[in-house]
Amino acid sequence: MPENNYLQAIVEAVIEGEEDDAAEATRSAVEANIDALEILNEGLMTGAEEVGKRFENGEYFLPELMLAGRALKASMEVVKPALLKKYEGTENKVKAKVISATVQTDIHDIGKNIVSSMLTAAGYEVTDMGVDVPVKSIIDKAEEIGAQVICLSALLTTSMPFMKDVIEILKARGIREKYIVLVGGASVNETWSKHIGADGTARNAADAVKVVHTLISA
Ligand code: B12
Repeated sequence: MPENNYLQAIVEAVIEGEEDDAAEATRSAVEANIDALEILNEGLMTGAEEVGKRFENGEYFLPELMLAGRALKASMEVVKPALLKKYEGTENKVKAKVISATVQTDIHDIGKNIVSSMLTAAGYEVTDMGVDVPVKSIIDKAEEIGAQVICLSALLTTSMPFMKDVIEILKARGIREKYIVLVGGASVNETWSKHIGADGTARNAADAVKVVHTLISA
């Protein structure tokens, strides 16, 4: 079967919110040796984007969004071992501590979880604080564990300003320079990252690992 058909089957299962089909289609793609990153970027994320569009257009409602979320999680579970395998044996010279969190008011965690897992696989010591995490808790935890990197995820445009709050509070407390702050999520881009004074962003989890590597080694 051509590679595109495998990916298309994942996209369709996510759009239809079919959890079992999504897992099955992902398994087939992994078994057909399709690159795990391609499965994530061209399969899962393409499906998620289409679901998002349909939701915006009023074609989909919350139940469809929830089903898509389940299908995405099921697919992610299948592709995750293959994604993490990419980092097997990579000996990281800098064993930095990383805080990862979805900022307050936001409960989207599928993307954040994969960023956390891939950073862990790449040798970082990640403390994942979960979802809907208050700005102050993120900073307190970073200080407590002596983190070098703070990864903030947000998918809602209404929750993105809390990323800015984290940076402003770090500045106000005179500790901004201690941290590399990365921001990410579907609506986050380079312009937003620069605008709020973050150190960087990435479109996907693999690039997130690359950005952390680059900034930490600089
Ligand atoms: C599934 C889903 C849900 C699920 C989430 C389940 C879960 N456990 O996460 C549920 C049903 C709970 C949900 C709820 C809602 N959702 Co929703 N949801 C989605 C959907 C379809 C997919 C998200 C997803 O998982 N994508 C797949 C993952 C793999 O991709 P990702 O998250 O982008 O992550 C990748 C990158 O962004 C990056 N990344 C992620 N985090 C980080 C962090 C760092 C530091 C870095 C560097 C990189 C990085 O790497 C990841 C992996 O490659 C999106 C549509 C979309 N375009 O994303 C809407 C979407 C995000 N949701 C939306 C909305 C409106 C809502 C609700 C408000 C709906 C409602 N009326 O209640 C609620 C809000 C709940 C809340 N308070 O947070 C809107 C947001 C619009 C906006 N601009 O603000 C979207 C964009 C849909 C749309 N187009 O309208 N949602």
